[in-house]
Amino acid sequence: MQRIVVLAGGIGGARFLRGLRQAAPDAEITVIGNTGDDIHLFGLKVCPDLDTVMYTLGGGIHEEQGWGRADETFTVKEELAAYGVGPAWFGLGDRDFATHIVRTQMISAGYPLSAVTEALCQRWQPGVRLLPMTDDRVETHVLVDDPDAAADPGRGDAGDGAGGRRAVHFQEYWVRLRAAVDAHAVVPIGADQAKPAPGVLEALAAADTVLFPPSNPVVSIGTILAVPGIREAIADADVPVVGLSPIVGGAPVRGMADKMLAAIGVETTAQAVARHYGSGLLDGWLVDTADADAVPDVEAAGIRCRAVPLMMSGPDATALMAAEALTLAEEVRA
Ligand code: FO1
Repeated sequence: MQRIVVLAGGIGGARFLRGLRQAAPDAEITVIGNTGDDIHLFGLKVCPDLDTVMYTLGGGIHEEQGWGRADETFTVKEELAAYGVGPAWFGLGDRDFATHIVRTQMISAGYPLSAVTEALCQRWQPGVRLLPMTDDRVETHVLVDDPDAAADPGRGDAGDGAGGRRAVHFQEYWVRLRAAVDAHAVVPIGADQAKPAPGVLEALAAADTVLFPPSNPVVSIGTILAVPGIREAIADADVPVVGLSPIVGGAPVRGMADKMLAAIGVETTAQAVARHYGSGLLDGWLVDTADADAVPDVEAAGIRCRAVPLMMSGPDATALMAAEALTLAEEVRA
């Protein structure tokens, strides 16, 4: 029984997992899910990256969106707006609300997020073990220029050269602002005090292979690695660690990873992301055939590299990518 551990976040991570399950049906797959995207709304705890994995693998996902439930309605959202209770910019559907109500109820009763996630997965049967990266509260914030300060010159800056900047919750940056403004920093608040959730370090210690799917290297994979102990456990694991580039042809396949990479000073190329993770973490790196010219550079960084099609155009294409990642892991292991 091959034990595979996958660090996952976002739509790309969830879709990759569907392909991995198809490529390695007999493997025991443990997912360490990003929780830095979590947001508290209407008194409820919403865990977008955990829910996206759970719904995608459990068959409940809104396929085109990649987030939220299929066959959704938004009556509760409309009623909240009628009361003037915001925010209106985050699309929570009626079916999705049930997940957040059950989760918040269990957390209020004292269950840790890992136990809650296990309970929710009883219904969805995702076919993987889904662990939050931590049971502690971590919320990613993004430092942006303060559009209001610009509109109100009287405010100026506090003389700290911050030039009227403010931190917004990742979801506000991602959904309300559509990442349209430059991010000057990305801060996973609480990460430095967080502990890996029960089972996370054990899963990494027992893994035969560790995979970094084409998730956002900063706010998904990067946030998971920011939890003390997780990066070390992967670096110390003497098993192959193989990643798949989320950047193809100098642009993110989906989402706005380029804005996040710019915030940390990493170029939006397949090879820059590999170097960003570093040979201390990565043993192998898959780039798309469009970036075949990047292979020598990645190999020069001490990371085995190969160019294969990386567009998750459908379940079979994604399964092929996953199979290529496992093949590269075996080459590295040899
Ligand atoms: N993304 C959007 O672009 N617009 C939304 O209104 C939105 C709502 C939403 C509700 C629940 C949920 O689990 C995810 C949701 N997302 C939405 C996606 C979410 O912002 C991203 O998938 C992750 O946080 C990034 O990986």
